[in-house]
Amino acid sequence: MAALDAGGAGFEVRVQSQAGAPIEDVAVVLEPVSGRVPQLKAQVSIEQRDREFVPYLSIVQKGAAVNFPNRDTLKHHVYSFSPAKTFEIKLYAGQPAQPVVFDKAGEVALGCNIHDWMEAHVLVVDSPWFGKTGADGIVRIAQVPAGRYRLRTWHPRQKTAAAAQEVVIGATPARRTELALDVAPREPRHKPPADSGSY
Ligand SMILES: [Cu+2]
Repeated sequence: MAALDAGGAGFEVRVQSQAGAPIEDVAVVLEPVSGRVPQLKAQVSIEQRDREFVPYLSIVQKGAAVNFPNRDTLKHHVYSFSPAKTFEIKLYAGQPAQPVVFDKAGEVALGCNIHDWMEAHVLVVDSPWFGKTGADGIVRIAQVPAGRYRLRTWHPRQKTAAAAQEVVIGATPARRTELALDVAPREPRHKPPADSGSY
């Protein structure tokens, strides 16, 4: 493992393909080597809007309670069969009565029983320091305490998992960390026009 001097109050990563194109929706996580992880309270929502999940990728700290508000006028039925969190919210409109608590680290794939094309992912991590890349492939993780961390990346469509690397966050700002990842393009799924069916 190569130790990088990352430094400062913030940590910035740019993720690109082998060909140099920026990759969006890469989860970037800093896990403290010390194992000391404060539990931060965050309001997390995964909406259903225009018969899609928004956002496509969420990263949450283990123990987070996630709301699934339905912003559409039709009903959705959200489910996951993933070992890290198996649940369903049966056919509903509006705001479900209870949030879903993600109490185990791991990867969770979400679907909707009614709308086959709906797809979203939740990465549950054992750290409050994380972010995801934007369209420019860049993510900034703010206010990371000085110390040693394992830098992990994950993308729902990665072909191979990238190895974790150790980074040292110090007092001085460091240059941006550049990473390469091999990610398959998102497969288009058929979404019928909104007025075409009984849903
Ligand atoms: Cu749906």
